[in-house]
Amino acid sequence: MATNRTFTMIKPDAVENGHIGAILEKITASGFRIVALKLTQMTVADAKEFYAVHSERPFYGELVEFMSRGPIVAAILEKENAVEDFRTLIGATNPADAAEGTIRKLYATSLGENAVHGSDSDENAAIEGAFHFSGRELF
Ligand code: RTP
Ligand code: MG
Repeated sequence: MATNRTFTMIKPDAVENGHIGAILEKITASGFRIVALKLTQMTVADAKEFYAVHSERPFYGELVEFMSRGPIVAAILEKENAVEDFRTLIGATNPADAAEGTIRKLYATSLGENAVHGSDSDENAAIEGAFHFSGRELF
């Protein structure tokens, strides 16, 4: 499998709870190389656009409010099989269903506030990375 990239955010709950360092350590210890990294905050409009695919879902308003309420850490990560391996590392959407040792099992507090985002396809990883980073910010 060729080396490729995924996009992640450490969500506002995990930033508020002081887990930035521990989560980045787990990501790099799991073999992901950091290509781009920043502390930033999404506006309500940013969050609506980023999660537009969920606009018809009942949790959309709550999700937009949550994701824009405070800073996040955005990052682009590189590894063989990056998208799938990162989804395995973060665990199930609901931390109650997440496997032992996964980031969501360790650091998420609820289904809505689940500590981290991971892109679900190579195509979305590219779209989401470009949403947050310019070419000059990739290394
Ligand atoms: P993500 O996109 O954040 O990596 O999470 P995911 O693929 O595992 O889950 P997805 O279905 O894409 O949902 C996006 C985010 O919406 C929130 N959510 N809330 N209250 C609810 O029923 C509910 N369901 C999903 C979570 O923050 C989820 O990660
Ligand atoms: Mg998703």
